[in-house]
Amino acid sequence: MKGADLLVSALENEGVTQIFGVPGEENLDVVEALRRSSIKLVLTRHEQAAGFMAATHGRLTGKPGVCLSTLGPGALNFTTAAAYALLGAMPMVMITGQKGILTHKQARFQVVDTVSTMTPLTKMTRQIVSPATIPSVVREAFRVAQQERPGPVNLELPEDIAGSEAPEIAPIPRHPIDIPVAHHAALDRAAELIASAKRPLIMLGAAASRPHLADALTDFVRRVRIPFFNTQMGKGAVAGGSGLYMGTAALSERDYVHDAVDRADLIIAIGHDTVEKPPFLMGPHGPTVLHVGFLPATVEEVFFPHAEVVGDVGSSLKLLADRLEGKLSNAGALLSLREHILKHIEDRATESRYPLTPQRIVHDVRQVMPKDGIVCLDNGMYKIWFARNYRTGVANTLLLDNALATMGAGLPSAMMAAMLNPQARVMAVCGDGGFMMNSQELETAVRLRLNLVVLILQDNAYGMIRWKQEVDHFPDFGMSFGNPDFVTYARAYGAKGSRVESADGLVSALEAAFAGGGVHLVSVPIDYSENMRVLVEELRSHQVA
Ligand SMILES: Cc1ncc(C[n+]2csc(CCOP(=O)(O)OP(=O)(O)O)c2C)c(N)n1
Ligand SMILES: [Mg+2]
Repeated sequence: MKGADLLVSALENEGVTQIFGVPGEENLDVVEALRRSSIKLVLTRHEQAAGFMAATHGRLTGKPGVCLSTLGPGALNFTTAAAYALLGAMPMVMITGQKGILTHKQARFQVVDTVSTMTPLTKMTRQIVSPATIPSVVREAFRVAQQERPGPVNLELPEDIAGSEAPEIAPIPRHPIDIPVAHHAALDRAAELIASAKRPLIMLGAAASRPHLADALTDFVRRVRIPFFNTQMGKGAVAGGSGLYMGTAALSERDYVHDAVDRADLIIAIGHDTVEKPPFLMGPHGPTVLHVGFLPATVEEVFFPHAEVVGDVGSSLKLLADRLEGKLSNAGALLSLREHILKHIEDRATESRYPLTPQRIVHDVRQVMPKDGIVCLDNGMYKIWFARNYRTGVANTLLLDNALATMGAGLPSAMMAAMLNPQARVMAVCGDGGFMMNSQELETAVRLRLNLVVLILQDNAYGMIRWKQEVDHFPDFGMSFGNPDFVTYARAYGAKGSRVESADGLVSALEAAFAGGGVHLVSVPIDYSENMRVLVEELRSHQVA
């Protein structure tokens, strides 16, 4: 038995069934151990995509996704994915190679200090220095990656440690861990605050979207009957149909949802993670804010809660609802604003303009996606429109990154969602800029025989930055590019491709793409003049009455 075999049996012990990555010669013992294991090696065409896939596995299942790379250049290609998982709180284990550490037969060829590089990008980074430590190091890696706040861990396995004779050591068994529930004094204090509020409002943040929390959150909202809004990454955390949804804070202020936020005298912020672009800005005269989280709040210039309920969120909320249910006469005070807010958001959603407006695209995508369909966004201007306008009824059915907000993750995250949910409709929505950052993974998606629709919003530009340039009164400069013919491009990968050529053509193109199965790319031209009209001019003149 070699070090690599110990590593792979430790991964099997963790329940790992697949590893994403690009091997190098330093990983060959690990690759051989994988070949003889129950774990599937899924090759990608760039390590960044493997990292985004592993992180998304963690995000959607709560169990760390695993990715593999060689030393130096391969490991460095994981850095953006590490940051994506770190900021986005996604459990992931990255296994990277290294030259031998006992002798230096190739001097410093390809050697980069990956441990130092990864340290600020991970919760834990370790170089494995002896085979005997592998079972405990792997167990610790998975525990650290998975614990609140979840995130990435990097294990560097040098070539000679992987290849050296290892003692037969049994993997360390796993056991369930239940984390503490909030102290009764904190719950009493919080209940008192909520009971005395005149206009309470719940906000669901990124940590509210942890898998398995949806039922507890839905119960809480239904029992206390306080209306709620969410941050971009908190979208869908409460099951649809409650009649209490007030909107999504895609902007930090002055959007229609802020009509409710600005009037609230108490905001119950559940699972807010300040990595997100602020959903509202606290100042000297704002509402009282109660933080409910797995961990204490982080205090920022724009977020400094006045009280905290810290502990397992689901169980703590149940105890809070036990104290409050049926006793809140002001629970629905802000509900009268709901209709007005949602009506504004739906404005022009069916307008027949070509190129299509962002509102129309969001509307049409919602039409073809069943309730449990999953839309995965890349990063660009349309993210604001989807966050604001796309209604979700099921947790984690609109996956977006409002933390690192990196371009290039849309396609890989959708591929992972499609692998985990083979029965569901899954769609990647990408700008023409972000799509091209990892478009090579179309080959991976075709090879894996995924059912996946990739919708490309074509404006031949880095539209989001072009918009900000205009808002800040800079001349239009340096943001436009050309594109390949996306239909031909898709076909070259063995995928299917189609182009939307009229305002009413999007729904039928998407329906046909899903019906046909396989990987299907649909390109649609987008009219971004709505950005200025709505997000600047209309909202500037929209005054809180
Ligand atoms: C890796 C990375 N590079 C640059 C940026 C800055 N950035 C944010 S949005 C954007 C433009 C995105 O263009 P595209 O994908 O075409 O979407 P659009 O806004 O045009 O719809 C850029 C360059 C980023 N977020 N991530
Ligand atoms: Mg673009």
